[in-house]
Amino acid sequence: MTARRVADASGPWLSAYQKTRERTETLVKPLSEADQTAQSMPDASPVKWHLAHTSWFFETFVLKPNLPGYSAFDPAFEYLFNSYYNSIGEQFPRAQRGAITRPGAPEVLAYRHHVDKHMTQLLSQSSPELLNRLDSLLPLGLAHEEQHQELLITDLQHLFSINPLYPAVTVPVQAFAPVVALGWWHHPGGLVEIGAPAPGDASDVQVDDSPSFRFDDLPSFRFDDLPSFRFDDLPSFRFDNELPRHQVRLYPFALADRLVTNGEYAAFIDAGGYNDPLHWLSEGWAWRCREQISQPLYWLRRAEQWWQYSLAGLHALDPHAPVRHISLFEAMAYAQWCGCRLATEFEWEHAAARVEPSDSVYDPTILAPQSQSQSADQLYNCLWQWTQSQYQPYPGYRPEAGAVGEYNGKFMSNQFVLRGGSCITPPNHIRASYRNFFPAATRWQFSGIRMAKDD
Ligand code: AVJ
Ligand code: FE
Repeated sequence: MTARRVADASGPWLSAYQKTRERTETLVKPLSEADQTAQSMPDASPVKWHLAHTSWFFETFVLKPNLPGYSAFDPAFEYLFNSYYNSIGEQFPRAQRGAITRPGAPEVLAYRHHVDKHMTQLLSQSSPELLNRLDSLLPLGLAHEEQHQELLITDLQHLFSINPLYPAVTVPVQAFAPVVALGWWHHPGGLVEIGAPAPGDASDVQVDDSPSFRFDDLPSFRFDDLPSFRFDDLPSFRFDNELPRHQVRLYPFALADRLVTNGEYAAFIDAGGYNDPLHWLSEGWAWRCREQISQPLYWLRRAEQWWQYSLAGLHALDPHAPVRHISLFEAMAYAQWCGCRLATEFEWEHAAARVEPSDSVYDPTILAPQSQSQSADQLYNCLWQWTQSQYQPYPGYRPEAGAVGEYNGKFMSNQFVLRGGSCITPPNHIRASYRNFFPAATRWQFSGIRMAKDD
C-alpha cells in the first residue's frame, strides 16, 4: 500500500498527526540537553517534560485503549509524565520535574518515536468504528500538542530570563511603528450568541490542504534558521469548555481597538500606579506587597532606562510594542487608573467574532509580538488578553466522558479567562470562542491588556 493510500484511508488524521508532532520536534531542535532539562519555577516545566508528556497523552488516551497488544515504552512513564489526571493515577510532583535528568533527551525522543510508530499503525487502520472513536480524541490530542508547543516556549523564556547572560536565540526584535491614539468600538448591547458553533454549523471553519512542511538540518542553539510552520492542516476543533453555544445579555460597552503599549504602561508606573492601593484589588495588593512587584515581568531598569528580556535577548523596551507578561491584578490596576475596566469574555468574543484570525504561518525565528503581520486591531495572535470573567462553565456544560474529562472542567475555580491567542500560539489553534485560563497572578504567559468601558 502506498503512503498516499494509507493517508486517504485514515482520513485527515494521519497526516495532521505527523505534521503536528514534527513541528514540536523542530521547535526544540536548537536546544541543548541542558536547556531541555532545567526547570526555573514550579509553574514552568522543562522542555523535555513537555516532549514526554504530550507523548504520554497519546499513549494513555489513544494507544492503550485502542491498539490491541500495545506495549508501553516504559511502564514507569505512566506516573512520571502524568500531569494532573487523578483518574489515571498519582503523579510525580510538578515542582520537581527539573530534577529528572533520566530519561535523557535521546530517550525522550525515542519515547516520542515509539508512540509515533504505534499511532501511525493505529491511524493507518480504516475501520469506521475505530475512526468514530478517535473522532474527538485525536483532535484533542493534537490541540493538546499545540498547547504544549506554546507552553514550552513560555517556559523556556522564563528559564533563560533567570540567566544573567540573557541568551538571545531568535532574530533581533524590530521596532514597532508608533501607535495612534486609542480608538473604541462601540456596541449597543443586547442578546448575543456565545460559544463554539455546533458541529456541522455552516460557520464552522473549513479544512484546507496545506503544502508539506520542510524538516531541515538545523544548526544548534539558535532559532534563527527554523523554517516557518503552516498550521492550516487541522480540521476545526473546539474544546469542551467552549460549549454549549448559548445566549448572553450584554450592556452597552466599548472595546479599545488596540492593546495597551509599553509606553502607556510606563506612564502608569511613573505616576506611582504600583504604590497606590486605590487602584488594586485586595488580593492584588497583597500579591504585589508579598512578591515586591513594581514592574512587569522581564522588565529591567538599567542606567535610567527600561530594558526587556525576550528570546531575542536583552534589548531597550519598545514604547510602541504592546505591554506583555502582565498579571490580571496589574491589568486591572492599570485599567482602574485609566478610568476604564477589562472586557468580559462575552464582550470580547462578540466583538472579535466579526473578524477571522488571519495568520496561518508561524515563524519560530521571531517569538515575540510583531508590528507587521498581525491584524491591525491586535485581536488574534498578538498577546492573550485578560478578561474580567472568572473561568466558569457555560450553562449546560458537560465535561468529556472518562479520564479526559479532567482536561478543562476541573479548573473552573479561581482562574480568569484570557482571549485571542499570542504571537507564540499556533495560529490555526485560535478562534473567537477559544478560552484560555490562568490564576490572576500569572505573568509568564504572553498576556497583555485591552481596555473596555461602559457606554
Ligand atoms: C489552558 C494553558 C491553562 O497550561 O494546563 C495543557 C493547557 N491542558 N495540557 C495548561 C493544557 C492540558 C492548560 N491551559
Ligand atoms: Fe498537558
